Amino acid sequence: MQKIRNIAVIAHVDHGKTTLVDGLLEQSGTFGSHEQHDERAMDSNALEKERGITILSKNTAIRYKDYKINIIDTPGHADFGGEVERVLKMVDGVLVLVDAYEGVMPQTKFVVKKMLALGKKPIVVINKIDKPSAEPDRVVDEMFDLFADMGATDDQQDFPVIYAAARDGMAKLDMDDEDGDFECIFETIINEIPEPEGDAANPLQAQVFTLDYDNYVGKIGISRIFNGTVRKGDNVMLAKADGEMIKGKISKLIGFHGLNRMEIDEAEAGDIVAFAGMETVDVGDTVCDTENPVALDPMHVEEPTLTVVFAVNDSPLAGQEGKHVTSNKLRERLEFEMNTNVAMKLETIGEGKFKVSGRGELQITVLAENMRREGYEFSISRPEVIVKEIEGVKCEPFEHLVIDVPEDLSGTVIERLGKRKAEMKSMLPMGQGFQRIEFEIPARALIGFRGQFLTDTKGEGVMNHSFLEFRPFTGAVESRSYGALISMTDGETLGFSLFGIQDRGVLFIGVQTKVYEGMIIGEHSRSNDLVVNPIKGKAQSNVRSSGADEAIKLVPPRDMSLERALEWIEDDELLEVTPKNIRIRKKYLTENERKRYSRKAK
Ligand SMILES: Nc1nc2c(ncn2[C@@H]2O[C@H](COP(=O)(O)OP(=O)(O)OP(=O)(O)O)[C@@H](O)[C@H]2O)c(=O)[nH]1
Ligand SMILES: [Mg+2]
Repeated sequence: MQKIRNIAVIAHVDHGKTTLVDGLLEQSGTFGSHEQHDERAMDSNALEKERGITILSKNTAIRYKDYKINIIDTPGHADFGGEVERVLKMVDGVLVLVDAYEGVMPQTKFVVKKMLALGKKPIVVINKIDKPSAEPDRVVDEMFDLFADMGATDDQQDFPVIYAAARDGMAKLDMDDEDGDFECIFETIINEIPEPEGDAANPLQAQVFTLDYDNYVGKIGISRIFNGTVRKGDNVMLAKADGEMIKGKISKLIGFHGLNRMEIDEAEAGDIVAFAGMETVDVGDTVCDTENPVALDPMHVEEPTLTVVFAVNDSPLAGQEGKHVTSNKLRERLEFEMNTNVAMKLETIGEGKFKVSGRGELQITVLAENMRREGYEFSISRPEVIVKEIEGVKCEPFEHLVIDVPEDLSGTVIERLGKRKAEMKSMLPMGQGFQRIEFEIPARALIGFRGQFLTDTKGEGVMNHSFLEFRPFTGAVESRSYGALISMTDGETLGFSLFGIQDRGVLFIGVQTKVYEGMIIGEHSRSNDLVVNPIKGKAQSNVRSSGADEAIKLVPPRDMSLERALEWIEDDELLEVTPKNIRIRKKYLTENERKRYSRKAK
């Protein structure tokens, strides 16, 4: 039998997981010496590269001495926490990274809690010790306290520590040691992480944790083999989460090595492999022996906390920019997403209307962004938190929020958060004039807060949050304090009229932009909505002005990215998303309809 170790790399966002995996690939000699590869090679999809964050967990395998080490890189952003949960079951141990300056952050807590509860063996990596502000000793203490608070077993609490600068390929076991390479990481993995359990002679049981798609072979399930042996061409039984059993055949078996995949003939218990041949495969399914099919426990991931409604675009400009615009196309695409993404849920709520639930706004915007790139056109509504009844009490999701702000701004931020029903838990000096303040806050109150926070802290503040628990509903929270500037008519914007409107607030669009009645073109500087005419030209006059025309100076419009726009909109507003544009509109386009609606709402 092969000697195997299975590990996941987990941490808060940006603490250096993917960079560490680069180093593990490189220093194990898995990249050939002439092989070209990008920085953060595992962040392979376009959106990941653009944003510099990991969105989907991905696996790779390296050889070290006579061991095969399967490594799963996971995302650190709280919205993708579901990815981490499902991956943890597939491995026997983890590398928990933590930034040597930032220390324990909200998502560090989340992933450590999940990992400890599943009984995984941890190795703690204090990363970025090259930073001048690094305080590795403080951070080790923080990790020790965190493990104790989260109920680590004695064995887990006794975690090995590695100090590293992943970006420089440097690691050592003691801060006083000379700088070394990753050999100490490989050795610690081999010595500390238990070898996989299970027996190659038992009936087959493999659980799918990720799906992939290939134009030639179709759907591919990436899975961990917990028992048995699987060979190319084998007949198998696919056990679905709902108990259904479907007969199938492994048409292709695929192994991993570095960034490459290759066809293999056979794989055994303990390994991570991919297979093709079953079009009905979903995440969480068990591939079993036909004679003796026993499904593994379905995957449990934390419930979604947020919903938005995806709907067919019905704006006056609908159907002009997208390739896929119908209700059927939209539903198919969303259903496909649910099959691969166990942390999201879908519900049809009306003709061409779909409620999508997920972990947070980023998770939703990443889905929407992928869809518009694939040619879809649709509308999305304001995110709403999921309210549920627990033992007869109406409850809503709460988040653990950590902010780092310059000291002189902390008062402003605390006041702002107070209005949003946040409860302050602690305040610590962080050096360099910064303070770290921790809060517990209803998730509802965080919607739309980021933009405000960045304005209040002049872009210097850093905020991080992650799901805490459901708690009793807290009542109304402050929402957007400004109204909308709404176009009264259809047409193309003209500089002359925008010039007249720009004093009224902040514009979201520039000249020669298509608009329609009910479309929102900017933010009013007051709290009420204002209907304006952005397409009015200068009145013709027979008298030629003697001097040059007064130059029209337009303030550059505020760039409303998908995220920003989604945070900005209110209940009676929608985002219109097409491959070419993101527009903001009123749900009801005419003033009359809006009046009628608001009267009804009252
Ligand atoms: N100074 C310093 N920077 C590092 C080190 N390791 C990684 N970084 C930087 O930290 C940033 C984030 O690195 P990633 O590897 O993408 O972090 P990640 O944990 O994979 O991030 P997510 O997957 O989005 O959660 C990048 O700009 C890296 O260059 C290090 O050892 N020292
Ligand atoms: Mg990453």
